[in-house]
Amino acid sequence: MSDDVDVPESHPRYESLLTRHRIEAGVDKGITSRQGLIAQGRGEAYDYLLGEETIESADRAERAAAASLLSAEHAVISVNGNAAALVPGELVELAEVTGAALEVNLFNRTEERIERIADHLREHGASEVKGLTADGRIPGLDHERAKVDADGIGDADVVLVPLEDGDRAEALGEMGKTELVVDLNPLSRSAQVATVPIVDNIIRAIPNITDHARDLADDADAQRAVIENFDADAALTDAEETIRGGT
Ligand code: PTJ
Repeated sequence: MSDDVDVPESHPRYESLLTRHRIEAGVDKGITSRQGLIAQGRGEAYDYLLGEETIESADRAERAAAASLLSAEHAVISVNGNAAALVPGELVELAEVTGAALEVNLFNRTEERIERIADHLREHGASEVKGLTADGRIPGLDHERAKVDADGIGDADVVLVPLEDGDRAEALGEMGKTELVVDLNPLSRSAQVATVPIVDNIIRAIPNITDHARDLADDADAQRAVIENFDADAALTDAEETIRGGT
């Protein structure tokens, strides 16, 4: 993704500053909500405590996420305003490698922002983007936050939800879906209810899931073994211990 801002690569917090500018640019373009700025700040604090790196347990979760996407009947990658601003091309690539669909699904839903995000994903190479039909509902949520495409998230058996709100993550789980959650806070409700909680920055997590997917493609036995051996509680405990105890 091109960034207009000029951050010197020598700056010790180069990656973090670049990430912030992407979110700012997302708000300016009408892709990211203003609440997305607050969410990013919260995420940064956890990332700092994690050492701004993919810890081993997160790498295992990313491999399990890749295996789940590959072995799904119908996998969908949910895209919100923060994910679209930070990793649009990487999400398109992950969808291509795993055969998953892309669906724009927003917490603070407006038709205008959905269309802008869908355009943004198409500019980054997406051929089809779901989310505008909104003819399905997630039970147990109020009207606007419940809207999904019936033939998208509504029908999916596996859903990747980066930076999801806890309520919706819980409601999706109650629909019996395998939920893959990217969230830097291991104590967030989204991470706690996930089938596969990925405690890592979305900037690192998505390309790493794609790498694992390339490695696991065409090997159904390996995919099954990775899923069976993954322990969500252990991943959450490990991330929390890393944050509390330092790396
Ligand atoms: O675009 P919308 O309308 O769908 O809104 C998206 C946000 C993210 C604003 C909305 O879902 C929201 O308010 O989320 P929360 O409740 O603030 O939760 C966001 C979670 O994502 C927090 O637990 C953060 O720690 C985490 N987070 C923030 N930035 C990152 C992150 N996790 C991984 N990578 C990040 N870069």
